[in-house]
Amino acid sequence: MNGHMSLRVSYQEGSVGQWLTAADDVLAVFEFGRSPLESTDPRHVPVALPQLDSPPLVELWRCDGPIKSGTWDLLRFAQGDQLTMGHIALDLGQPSSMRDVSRHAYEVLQSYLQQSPHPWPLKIWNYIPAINQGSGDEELYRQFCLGRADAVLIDPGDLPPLPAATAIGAPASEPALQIYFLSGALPGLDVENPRQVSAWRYPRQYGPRSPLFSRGTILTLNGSRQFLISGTASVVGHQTHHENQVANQLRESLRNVNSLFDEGHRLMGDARARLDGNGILKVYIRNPGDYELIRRTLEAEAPEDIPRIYLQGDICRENLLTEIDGIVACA
Ligand code: 3EB
Repeated sequence: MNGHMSLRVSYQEGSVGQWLTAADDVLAVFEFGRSPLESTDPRHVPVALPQLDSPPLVELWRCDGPIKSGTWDLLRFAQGDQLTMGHIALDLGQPSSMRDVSRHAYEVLQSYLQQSPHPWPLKIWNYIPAINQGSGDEELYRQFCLGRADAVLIDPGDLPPLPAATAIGAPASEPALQIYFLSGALPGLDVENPRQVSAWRYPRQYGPRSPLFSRGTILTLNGSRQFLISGTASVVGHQTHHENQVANQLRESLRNVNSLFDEGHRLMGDARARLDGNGILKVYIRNPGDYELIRRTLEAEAPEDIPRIYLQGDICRENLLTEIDGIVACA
């Protein structure tokens, strides 16, 4: 049970509609395998990535309420006492417009946050259709990064505090770029991973503008801490390790997560994040055929009591086959 925590995340069976009416502390209900353009309520966040395991689950976010929800420009949000969830889905039209659509989405997101009582983004998830389409700097992920940097780097010499993030490919048939976030009244503590070059310092070979995110953030509310883990892949230094070896890529990703937890513990000097029943893990898999191997590998490596879900999603580098993220408690 995680009743003392400020954000309570779980995977549940049952329909979206049932969860939206189940209680007054529901901040968000995420549904998988459905276009983000089909949101039926500001708290309902359909995500295009198909779920690979069964039964079908929804991801439920609850927090201390009451919850107010509404729309702001093209963004939909739900706001609790101390946390806000917001989401935006913008039709991409021509693939060549990725940079402009990404910039526009981030501009709306930032202008929303500026007037919000919860102006500090803690984590942002980005789901990008056909993420690896296009070669070299034309690749859609790199174009997405350009648009994000256009909006976020108002003063190019000055790096703002960066939230944790995930950027994953959605099916090529999905018409919209989707971005959703969790924000709070106070900034989180940014944590970088000593095993990895910080993403904003990636060398030029990965694209004209570096990805802008921290490897993780620690959220402290009501005396308890939670760790928001960025999308974590088999990247050591700045290089992909274990090309074409999906199980080893997953093991390397878990080493990265553990190293990140060590660093968070060093910075906070108290509680350490842990993969246990108070958290959740999300596993992104490029090739659905790798699901069984990934599932068995994760069962061998991570405590069985941490709830998890497996989603089909492409990773932002062609040679990455899997990635994980999650939200866990510190104890
Ligand atoms: C990596 O380590 C993997 O562009 O927001 C992970 C998390 C990755 C977030 C982003 C990209 C992003 O570089 C890719």
